[in-house]
Amino acid sequence: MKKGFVFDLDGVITDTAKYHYIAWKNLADKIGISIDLEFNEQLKGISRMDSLNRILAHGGKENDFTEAEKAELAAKKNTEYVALLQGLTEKDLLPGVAEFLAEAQKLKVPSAIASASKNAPFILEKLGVAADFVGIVDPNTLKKGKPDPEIFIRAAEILNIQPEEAIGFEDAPAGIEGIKKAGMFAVGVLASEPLTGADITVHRLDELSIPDLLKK
Ligand code: B16
Ligand code: MG
Repeated sequence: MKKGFVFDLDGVITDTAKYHYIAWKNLADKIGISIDLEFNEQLKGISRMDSLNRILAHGGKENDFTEAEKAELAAKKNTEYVALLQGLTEKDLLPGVAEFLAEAQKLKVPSAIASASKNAPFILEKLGVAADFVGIVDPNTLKKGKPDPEIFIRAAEILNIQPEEAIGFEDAPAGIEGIKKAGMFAVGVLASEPLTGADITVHRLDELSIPDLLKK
């Protein structure tokens, strides 16, 4: 019997990938690197600095910047990204999320957030769903990013359950890999590419019956 839910944020609760893309594209343009939507798929679920490193490698500029300059570039991208987030409201929840979270609350199934985003607390407040989560793993405290299972194991600790008792929701292959390595049941959500490692895949969370899911 499963006892709790662990949610990725971007791509599962809301679609902030489009704002990440605008901010990264503007930054990449300024340093003479061209990225497109197809390349952006590789950045999903990947930390801010890892995303920058992938963009630099994509443009053959991986050795052109010092660590301090890279930190400045990442900060610049984040300033633009946060400005784009200001207009978020509950209307930006992905379809079925509000219904699923309300049902989980009714059935007293606790949820936690396992997102690579350092902006997760702000985004959840803007979406009006912060109170639906027992806690958020702080990505600043992690040794390794997804696909390492660390973030998911920490989310299970927040829920006070074993990883095997948790169900993880992810939209990115790196996230599904991390969930499975943590020993959780993996639900793949809204995948734009096949999430081969997921135990099940859905297009919207309210396709799922929580009582049935807890029996997995
Ligand atoms: P930030 P998730 C991830 O969120 C995004 O998918 C990824 O594109 C982003 O680089 C990462 O968060 C870090 O975000 O710059 O806000 O700290 O999918 O793990 O919820
Ligand atoms: Mg995601």
